[in-house]
Amino acid sequence: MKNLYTFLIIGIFATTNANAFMTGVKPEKDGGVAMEIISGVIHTAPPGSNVNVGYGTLKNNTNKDIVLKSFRSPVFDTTEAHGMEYSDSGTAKMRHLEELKIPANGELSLGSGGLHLMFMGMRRDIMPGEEIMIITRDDHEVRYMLIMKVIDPRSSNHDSHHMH
Ligand SMILES: [Cu+2]
Repeated sequence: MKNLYTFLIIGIFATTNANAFMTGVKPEKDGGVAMEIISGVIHTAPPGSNVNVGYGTLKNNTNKDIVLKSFRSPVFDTTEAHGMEYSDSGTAKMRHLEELKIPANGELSLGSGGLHLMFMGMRRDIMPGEEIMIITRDDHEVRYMLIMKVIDPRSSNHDSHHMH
């Protein structure tokens, strides 16, 4: 029985490992749940567009500031943190941010018209309801897994029950 148990554990580990991002990441570089995203969503792109936007609240569960330096996902060629700059004439321009700082035991909100994640070069179709993994890395090379859900922002009741 012990052998079977060991076999199962190895099997599960190997299966997880095959799909995981954290493959090859040393345990001390796996940030676990120290950083998470609350209500993380990725909007499906308008027809003809290959750029997706993501929102949510990054939550730092540690008592030290966390500075995120990069983001990546298996589904997109490029993932960037963007901010918005508004000119006096009222035009808005996106700017690629080199880092996002989430205060100790605090949160950083990403939302429409402000900070957001931008996903470029979609490698396959994404479906509303699907969960997509984003790996982010901080300034100490520690990695955190963020789970974001695909929604269709043009569907009026995307986050409630179905009402046809
Ligand atoms: Cu952007």
